Amino acid sequence: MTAETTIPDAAVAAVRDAEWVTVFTGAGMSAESGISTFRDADTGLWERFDPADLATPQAWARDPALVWGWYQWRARLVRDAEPNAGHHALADLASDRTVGVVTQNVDDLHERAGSHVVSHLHGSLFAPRCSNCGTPYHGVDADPDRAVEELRVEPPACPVCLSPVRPGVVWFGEALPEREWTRAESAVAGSDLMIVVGTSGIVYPAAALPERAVGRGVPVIEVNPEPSALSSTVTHRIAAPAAVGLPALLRAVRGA
Ligand code: BJW
Ligand code: ZN
Repeated sequence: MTAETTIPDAAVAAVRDAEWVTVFTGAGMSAESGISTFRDADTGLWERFDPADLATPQAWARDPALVWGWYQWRARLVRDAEPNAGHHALADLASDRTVGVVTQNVDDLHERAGSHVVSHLHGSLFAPRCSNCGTPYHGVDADPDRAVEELRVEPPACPVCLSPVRPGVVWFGEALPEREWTRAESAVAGSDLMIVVGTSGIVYPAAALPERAVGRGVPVIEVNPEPSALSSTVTHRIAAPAAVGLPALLRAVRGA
């Protein structure tokens, strides 16, 4: 454990006692992999565009090439990134108990660290589909660098109905995929501990999941360097970044 990271004894005991852990993650989980968070973002295209303006059906209707190019660029960033020590600690935690990850993130860093991802609540950068008929699109990017250089990239046409292919993510005002939501609800209902990592906790219905766990009397541990909208609700707080706090928690649990 680093000198600055305080891991509450009660949080260590809660992990030791837990047989089934649901981990609920947000953008801060991937920050130390070099992927900017949604609302602290200040690099790259985020200097020029507010994500809250682009991640909307209205932005897609107004300028599909801008939105498609932005998501292509983000997919490229994720492909070039690696899971961080926090992702790896969560995968390690599953060596002696059941651990399921429910993530709001559209990256694949949990999977690449070896975790079992129960649910991608807000979709994936890697599952584009037709904006009209919903057919999954498996085409390969003609030139992934174009999104970086040109910003606007015309979305490909659906091979079935020729409508534009859209990013496979959930924008504001859109319903979460039913299967992902049901799986997340089941995980929360079945687990005896929740660990919440790197989310501001302001986007619903996802943010209701930790509230639901607390309501069931299940302990909830938050790992976030800053207070969030969930901090006053959770049972234990670890005020540290994910790549520091999660390995420190794991070491404390293992008595190392
Ligand atoms: C670190 C760190 C480090 C930094 N380590 N930590 C109830 C009340 C009020 C509003 C609503 C409500 N129900 C629904 C709404 C509306 C809306 C909503 O919640 N709005 C609020 C903002 C007010 N919700 C919706 O519209 C949802 N849909 C819906 O409800 O549909 C209803 C419906 C039903 C039936 C038919 C039709 C409709 C959909 C929400 C979709 C969210 N989509 C996005 C974009 C995804 C695609 C993309 O990535 O482009 O999802 S928005 C964005 O926010 C993204 C994220 O997944 C999500 C959450 O953000 P997150 O992950 O918490 O990131 P940040 O940046 O906010 O926070 C980062 C945190 O990390 C901070 O706390 C840092 O401190 C911390 N951090 N470094 C650990 N190293
Ligand atoms: Zn189609």
